[in-house]
Amino acid sequence: MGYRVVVAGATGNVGREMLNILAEREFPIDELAVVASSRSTGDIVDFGETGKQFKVQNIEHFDPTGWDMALFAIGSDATKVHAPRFAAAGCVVIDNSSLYRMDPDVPLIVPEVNPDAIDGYKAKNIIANPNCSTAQMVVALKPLHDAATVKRVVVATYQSVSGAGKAGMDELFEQSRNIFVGDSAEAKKFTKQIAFNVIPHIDSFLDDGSTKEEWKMVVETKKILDPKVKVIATCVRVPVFVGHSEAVHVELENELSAEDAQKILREAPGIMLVDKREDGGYVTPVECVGDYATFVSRVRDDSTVENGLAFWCVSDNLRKGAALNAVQIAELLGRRHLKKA
Ligand code: 11C
Repeated sequence: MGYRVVVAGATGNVGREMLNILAEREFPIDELAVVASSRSTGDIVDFGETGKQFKVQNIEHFDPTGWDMALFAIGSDATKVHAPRFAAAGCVVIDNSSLYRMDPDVPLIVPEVNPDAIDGYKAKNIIANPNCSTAQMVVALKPLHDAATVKRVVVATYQSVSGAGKAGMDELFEQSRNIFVGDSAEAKKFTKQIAFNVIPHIDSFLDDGSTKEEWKMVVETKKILDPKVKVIATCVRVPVFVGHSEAVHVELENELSAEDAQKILREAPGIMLVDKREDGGYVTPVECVGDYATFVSRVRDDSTVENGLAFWCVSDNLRKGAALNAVQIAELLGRRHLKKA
């Protein structure tokens, strides 16, 4: 016996991956509904590689009564309208937008890091999925935190254009092609040329000079991992289609050698350590696409601070950073709270 599951936003980058991953992991589904805005109503989407296809229904007219859970990837504005409606009807919402992440009545979950926090979902019937750049970083930090207590993190991200949706991917493709044929590289989605360039700006600016993407990494890490951990982030958009990378510098409370950190990371859930200290002995974003793992490479001591470590981490931002984490939350919810015989 399985669940009655809704995927909302199934025509976007993340929604499509939600369908792929539900199919790949053979999530127990009795009935699946695929919904989106009126723009996509009537579109046909594939349920992974199962050969099954679904017609997209208009979320405005969809009655969630009797459905067990809904995986939302529809952006904050539409989420504000529909998440409370689904939740009130008894359908647990697993939301990929940023809307509810910092709500104290909504658990923000990365199953490898804070699975127990899911028990608080009943306050609103909503569970939040973190930002992609936070998700992969906390998966890598968790085992180090358990071993030696992370005090401070300095991180620089190298984020792919798929984090900005299909429009971001199209812009990188079109600009690259136009530059090759000698045409102009007009910036529409991004604030500057993204092809053959990097842009130190993701999401809107805040009063203190940081960006909202950087703020999310700070506050979400505290909520998921430990409120005592200090984080400073510089988030950068790079001309990569899929896969976010991060250079992470960590200050620990207690001593932990790079060698011991490698041993710990090798055994940690959700992590694939690829750290050969030779040409090519590390993972780059193109290699992580379609994978579930958070890849960690370049683990080394940082002798510029007491108990310092540095590492490189890479993950598929549409998967561990979004759709996979949402499906893992659905699996956790099923195991702990919505058991089916
Ligand atoms: C990006 N991290 O790469 C963003 C996308 O809060 O879920 C996801 C934004 C979010 O642009």
